Amino acid sequence: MAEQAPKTDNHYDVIVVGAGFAGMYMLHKLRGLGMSVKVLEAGTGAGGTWYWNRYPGARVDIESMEYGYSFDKELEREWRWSERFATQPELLRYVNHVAEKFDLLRDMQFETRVETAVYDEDGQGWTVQTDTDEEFSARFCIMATGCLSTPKNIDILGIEDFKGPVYKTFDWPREGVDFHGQKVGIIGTGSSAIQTIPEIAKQAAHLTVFQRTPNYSIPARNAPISAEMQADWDANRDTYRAQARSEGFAAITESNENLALETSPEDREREYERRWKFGGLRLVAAYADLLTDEDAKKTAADFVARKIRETVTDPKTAGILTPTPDMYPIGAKRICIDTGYYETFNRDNVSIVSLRDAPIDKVTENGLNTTNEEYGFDALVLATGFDAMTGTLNRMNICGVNGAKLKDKWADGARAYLGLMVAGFPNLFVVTGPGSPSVFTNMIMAIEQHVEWIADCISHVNERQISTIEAAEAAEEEWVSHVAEVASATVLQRADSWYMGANVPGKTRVFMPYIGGFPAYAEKCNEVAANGYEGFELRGAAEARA
Ligand code: NA7
Repeated sequence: MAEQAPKTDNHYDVIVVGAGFAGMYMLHKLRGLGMSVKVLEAGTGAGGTWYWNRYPGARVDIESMEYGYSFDKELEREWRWSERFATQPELLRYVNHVAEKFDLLRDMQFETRVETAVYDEDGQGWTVQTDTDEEFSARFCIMATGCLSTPKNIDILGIEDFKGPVYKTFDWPREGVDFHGQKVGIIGTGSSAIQTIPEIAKQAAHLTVFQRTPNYSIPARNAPISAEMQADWDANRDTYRAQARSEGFAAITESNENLALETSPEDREREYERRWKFGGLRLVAAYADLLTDEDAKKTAADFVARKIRETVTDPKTAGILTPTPDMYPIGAKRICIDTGYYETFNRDNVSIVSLRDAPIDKVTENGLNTTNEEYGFDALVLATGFDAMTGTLNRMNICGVNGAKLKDKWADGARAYLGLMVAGFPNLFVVTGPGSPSVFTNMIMAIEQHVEWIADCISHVNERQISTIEAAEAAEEEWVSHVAEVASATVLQRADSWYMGANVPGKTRVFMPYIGGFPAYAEKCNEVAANGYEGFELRGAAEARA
């Protein structure tokens, strides 16, 4: 077939890559500035994370009330979440409601994956090319590509030999899967697996869970949103939103300055118990030293370990499921929030295999072999995680000034000023990029803060007839050092987590999110803007960098 010449008539003020929560709000904001915008999205619909992750049991791990957008009062008032932790189908209904309310779809193009983004040599902006053989150009390019949107490569030998179906949590069949009567194997015990295992176990004849590293999981205590809770939120929403923004995680976690190590064991136990009963993230925010001190963390880890032993009746299984502080400090891998996870291991049709002593040798035609045993199953589920925070951008061919590739620049770890812009890549913004709080917070709050900052920045640039804005090398360097310094004051780097890039073989180990807390970060961004975009280089048309 003859190669089709790319179309060249697609010029916009802004190209937004990705139609998840970030891309949707970005489009809405930019339209408000009177700009022409095109959103390009690989999926067939909007929703990002909630479009792709359709596995049974998929839920948000932040309270729904806090997870919805806060930028529009009417939207907040009219939308009613049905459960404390919304399911993926409900989240997707919300996405579609927002898309319809703000008439977003007309500027979105689906089934279009951006493969290349190149900064134009004449300094006029960006040209992107897609897998549909189209070319789009724009003054600004905004990567709203998500933090957990590219699965890590499957690093398990023999997957292609398995003769049954292989399902991936991050790309689940839209029509769903019926596991009734089937023997199922699942690899992984991260957040996705912890959500889906109880659901698959309800159907499967037998479910074998292959676990390399146990995770700490806390019950969500999910429940329908009661009339009282709804009325309370209706009456106090602004206060609650402000409270969330004032906390490190940008979520209401009752964080405080108390120290676990200065609290008596009885009081500490009572506090952990209260938070465990409440459900969700609050347990890990009980004491300020839970972020920084290993002995403090051990008190919380011991508490959760005891809960696991109380819940799981078989002591050997409980032992396999319990992380120990020598593996990694609690919270250094993202805490999971579950519904009936540990209880599922009391079922007769569920078993767990620890891969710590006997790793997977290879997947076979009918199951898998560890180094000391063979296991058979009809279907395999992979819940093996993502090339987090940089994977999607590194896989795109992004070329800045003088053709320099982002991937090369980031070979030894991501570098971005405030996680928003990268030196050498003018007019390219990243929503919730590495070096911003992003995955260490309620993502919606992080997204809104970034989208609003970017929109203000573009507006500033436009009003002053500035052609390009770019992170200055020195400011970027200083910020990257600050991000590392803050992380090193904690014990979070002690885990082989995806925060560190350590889940992907060969990826440089660098702690990627900024963990100085949402309020301090937002204040820094505001200060930078108020000081005329300090640390950024703003250039007029005559001086634009080609
Ligand atoms: P995670 O949290 O990265 O979990 C992936 C799991 O898969 C984890 O238990 C891994 O074990 C396991 N894994 C990965 N590769 C292998 C191989 N090769 N062999 C055995 N086990 C393996 O991803 P999730 O999708 O669950 O969650 C990601 C985030 O999405 C989550 O934190 C929420 O924010 C939403 P390991 O721990 O590496 O030993």
